[in-house]
Amino acid sequence: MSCERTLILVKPDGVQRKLIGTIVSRIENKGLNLIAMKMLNVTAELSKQHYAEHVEKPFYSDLEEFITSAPVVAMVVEGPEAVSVMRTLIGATNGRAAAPGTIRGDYGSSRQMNMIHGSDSVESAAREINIYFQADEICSFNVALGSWLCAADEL
Ligand code: D4T
Repeated sequence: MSCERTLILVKPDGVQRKLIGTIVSRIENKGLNLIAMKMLNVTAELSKQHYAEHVEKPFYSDLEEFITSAPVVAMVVEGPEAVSVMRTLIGATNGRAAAPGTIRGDYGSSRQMNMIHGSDSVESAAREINIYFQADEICSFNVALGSWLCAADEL
């Protein structure tokens, strides 16, 4: 098992709906470690970088309009298998299909306005973290409670 990093965004709808604290709590309650965080406005250029794989798709222009419409909160989250653990916690893309208990399943009912982004692989996470954060903005630290969150042989 490996300690991974993943890029998480609270999207404009999550910010507008005052769900930042709720979403951060869900991540912290899971035992994952928040090691970087900032609020920013996504520009059209940044959106194209982030969603490079979707730029040619028919829904991209609506997606860009949405993601640039209000600030986002960007975070780097670290922990054992953080990429897949966060994807499970986030739930399916479409809030209407997302399982109850997941963030999208509990708080949303839209495919576009799905409140939160999480990287879909370790490779995507490295690329996306690099887009949103400078190396010196990441504050990895020793979690004092770490030995109560995960056994040593799970790390
Ligand atoms: P992100 O990347 O935002 O965490 O979402 P997912 O990983 O769950 O979903 P995705 O990459 O397939 O889609 C990116 C983003 O585009 C929106 N979207 C997606 C949309 O508005 N219309 C669509 O038809 C699809 C497929 C939702 C998430």
